[in-house]
Amino acid sequence: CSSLLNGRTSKRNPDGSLSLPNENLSKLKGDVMYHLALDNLNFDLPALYGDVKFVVMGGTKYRMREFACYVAELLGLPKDPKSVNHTKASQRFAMYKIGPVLSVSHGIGIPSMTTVLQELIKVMFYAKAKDPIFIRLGTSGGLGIPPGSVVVSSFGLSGTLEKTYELPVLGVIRKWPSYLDKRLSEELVCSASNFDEFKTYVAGTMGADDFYRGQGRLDGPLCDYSEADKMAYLDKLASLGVKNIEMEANAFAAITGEAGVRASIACVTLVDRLQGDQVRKTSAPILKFQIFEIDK
Ligand code: R2B
Ligand code: URA
Repeated sequence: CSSLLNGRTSKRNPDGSLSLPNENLSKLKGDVMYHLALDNLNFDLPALYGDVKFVVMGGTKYRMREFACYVAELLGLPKDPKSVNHTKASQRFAMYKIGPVLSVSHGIGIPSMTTVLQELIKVMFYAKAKDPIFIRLGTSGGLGIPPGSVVVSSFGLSGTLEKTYELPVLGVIRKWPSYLDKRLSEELVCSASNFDEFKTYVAGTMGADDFYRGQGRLDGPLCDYSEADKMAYLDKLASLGVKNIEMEANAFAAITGEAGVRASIACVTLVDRLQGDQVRKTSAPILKFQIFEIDK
């Protein structure tokens, strides 16, 4: 099937499995997903991952392990997913499977995240998983909203303020659109309305290539602009419909979009960047857990 879903070209087969457009894959004798320590010759990927419905990704191994345990509890699954890290052999990331949910860490920043994301898309392809949904659960800095708020991204903005993901390919800068699945975002926001400890917004998310100057911070080891420059920049981002800044959104949106995978991003905000730059321990109960107990 090749229909347009919210502006995303679907590359899925009639049964919902992915149909990747890279013909080189069919010529490989075997395909190694090196950073996940998986391949399609020595592992029966359809048996292992064919039932996956949700691939949930987030920065740290610890958070994704805790998320796996949380999902196991929700689904009433007895097995402790802590003990089975499917990518242990790679020593890079962590991946837990709890029924139809994969919980996978991706590290910091676009290059780390896109490496895992692309290998996971191939795993879903070889596994013939039906209509897999990819979700990034992350942390971010907010713009004018209280720490602890959640932002579900409608689009990812690049460091040059475009709704694109840019990558040099064969020596030439290429750009892809970076929108997320509208219906899925609406579904996430709807589920979040069950919680009243925090507010959830749908807005643009900037995917910065750096935590310090790339996010207009004044507290890095190097800084060559003023507080007024920083505030003008953050105001500009807000005027473009951006409510939070993290380090992967535009690439996550673009790659899932191009692969025909429904995807969404939900990030908690750890700091209001209009008030400051430092991510500190806070009194917000939701964040105490997030910053200093899971992410250590
Ligand atoms: C949010 O937090 C990380 C940086 O602290 C980065 O991975 C991101 O997007
Ligand atoms: N992660 C980011 O990338 N930025 C922040 O301000 C907080 C978390």
